Amino acid sequence: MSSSAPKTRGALIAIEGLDRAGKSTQCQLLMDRLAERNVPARLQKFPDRTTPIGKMINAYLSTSTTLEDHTIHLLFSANRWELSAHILKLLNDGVTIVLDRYVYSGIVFSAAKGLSLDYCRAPDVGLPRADVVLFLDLDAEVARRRGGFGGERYEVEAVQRRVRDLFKEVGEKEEGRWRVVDAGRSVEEVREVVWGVVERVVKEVEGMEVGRF
Ligand code: DGP
Ligand code: NA
Ligand code: NA
Repeated sequence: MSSSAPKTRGALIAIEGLDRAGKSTQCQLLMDRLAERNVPARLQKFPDRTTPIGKMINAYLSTSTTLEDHTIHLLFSANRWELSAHILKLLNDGVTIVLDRYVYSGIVFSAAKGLSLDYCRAPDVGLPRADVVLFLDLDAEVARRRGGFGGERYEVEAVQRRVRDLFKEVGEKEEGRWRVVDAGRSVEEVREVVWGVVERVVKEVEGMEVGRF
């Protein structure tokens, strides 16, 4: 019976990088390419500002609310947890998920304030693990020159500089799952590098269980 053929799961693809590195553009281009190739896929942006927790995060980022560092850290993690069962279900139903930021942003943006890396990782331990992380790497000064950062809380060159160093440190622990992509190249060049990685990973995860961070 062809209907009982083993179901293949979707891939969990995380796109990370500094503000202004082109993440959202590349996520959209990747979604377009997946659609062209008939790969069922969803885009999930973190923070997801639409949930009640996401609305608190949004108020914090837009600097209208002050929150103690650990408190906001845990809210960002809670925002990932509240969507985790939905993400797992989609993956197991064969849907590939493209994440515009994930646990890696969660770790480094808080660690940049001085919280320890171990502390910052802890609340995310157990979340669905990304099969691959594409780190769109861009010099903080180049990022700033790309039309400037916006007015949100972390969009300051000194913070972005620390964040970039921390991303590199965190990426080293991810070994083969972490791919550094030079985001200083053209949109089309970055798109092709990203697709080359994703096309392979989508095939590789067939038959593999979703890992845990
Ligand atoms: P974005 O909506 O992608 O522009 O992200 C909003 C800002 O929040 C951006 O400066 C990165 C930061 N950010 C994203 N995820 C987290 C997180 O989990 N923890 C912390 N502290 N900051 C985060
Ligand atoms: Na931003
Ligand atoms: Na973005």
